[in-house]
Amino acid sequence: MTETGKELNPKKLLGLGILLLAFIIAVFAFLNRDREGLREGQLLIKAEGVRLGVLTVDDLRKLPEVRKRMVINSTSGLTRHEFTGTPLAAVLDSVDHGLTQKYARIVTRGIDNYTSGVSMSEILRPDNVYVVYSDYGKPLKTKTGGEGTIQIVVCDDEFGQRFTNYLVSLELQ
Ligand SMILES: Nc1nc2c(c(=O)[nH]1)N[C@H]1C(S)=C(S)[C@@H](COP(=O)(O)O)O[C@H]1N2
Ligand SMILES: [Mo]
Repeated sequence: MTETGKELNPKKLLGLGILLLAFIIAVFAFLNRDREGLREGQLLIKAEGVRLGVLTVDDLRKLPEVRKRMVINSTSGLTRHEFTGTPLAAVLDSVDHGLTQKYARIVTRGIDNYTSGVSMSEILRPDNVYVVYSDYGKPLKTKTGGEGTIQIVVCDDEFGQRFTNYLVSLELQ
């Protein structure tokens, strides 16, 4: 009787419970870890599970620069922008000239795992899909309020749902 009483000691049970919870949290952290090392301000371009390149904001700045004035009718109401960026097609060409011919669509992903898609025909349409890195000449704010994130702008989407904010990867399919 005393033995069983000792084994079911509430303190011991509590200790075991805490250990178990810590273990479960560790397992989830491990499962959710970012296998690709994605970071805001860097854009990973991949296809068929292979990394084709990583472009930083500085790399993007070296590509042909386009300024786009636009009004977006998004969740925060009407917002005015004067984005600086480069056409997505030019970004792809800078990695490999064949990409725009070889693939049909691109899945865009933000640091928050928001994903959206654009077809290659939309990307190849002039003045339509841009990779932007500044607004009114200032670096775009990261999800945590820091400086220097990247965003996708799709000009024929006036509501902005398909704009991927905090862009970190492009997967060609
Ligand atoms: N990374 C990321 N991009 C995103 C979203 C999101 O949740 N995460 N929401 C989309 C949706 S549904 C809308 S309406 C717009 C909202 O843009 P805003 O947050 O700049 O107002 O962003 C789009 N891009
Ligand atoms: Mo939205």
